[in-house]
Amino acid sequence: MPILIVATSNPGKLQEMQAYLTDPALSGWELKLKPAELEIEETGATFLANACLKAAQVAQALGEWAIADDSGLSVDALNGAPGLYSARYADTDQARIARLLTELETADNRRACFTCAVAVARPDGSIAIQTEGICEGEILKSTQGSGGFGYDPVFYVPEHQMTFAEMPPELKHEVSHRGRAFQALLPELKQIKG
Ligand code: ITT
Repeated sequence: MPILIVATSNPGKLQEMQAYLTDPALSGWELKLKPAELEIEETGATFLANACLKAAQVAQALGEWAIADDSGLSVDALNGAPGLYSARYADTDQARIARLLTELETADNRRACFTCAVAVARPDGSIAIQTEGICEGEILKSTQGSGGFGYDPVFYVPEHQMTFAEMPPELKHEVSHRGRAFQALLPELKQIKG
């Protein structure tokens, strides 16, 4: 059975990626987690470039197929920040949210979007699939909800009148940036026989 390395160190992301990859049509793949000591520097200029870089380097290092996600939050009033630097914005999820709320304190325009790029690399490091998904929303002035991870408690989706952290996991799974990226990726992954 071919092995697919899930190339992330973020536990919240991992949980969501695993949920998409448990599709019965993918039962021919054995999912394995990237070893913690294998860390890839994110030097790309776009989410897609970083997703490809992480998938390719992990695949090559282990000689197995690998899937990676690069994602982040882009806020209009901050000229797209934290964007590619969403993980590096502060040390913990709580501190990242606190910094975001401080920087947006006086802003009337609260519009933001999450982007998720996903890439699958072959064991030789070449890229087999790459997709991207976006979800638009607004940054609240305080947190709401306790589900999800990362910036979820301040990311409000007007269409559903709740934050990502208030959504049942199945709803976030369907409407999120990651959900959209995986909806595009899964049919292609199902065609590959490893
Ligand atoms: P890996 O590179 O190991 O996968 P990472 O946390 O460094 O983990 P990224 O560089 O892609 O991942 O950074 C993504 C950042 O955006 C990180 O701070 C997340 O908390 C945040 N983020 C991504 N998707 C999110 C989501 O669905 N909900 C809330 N925050 C999210």
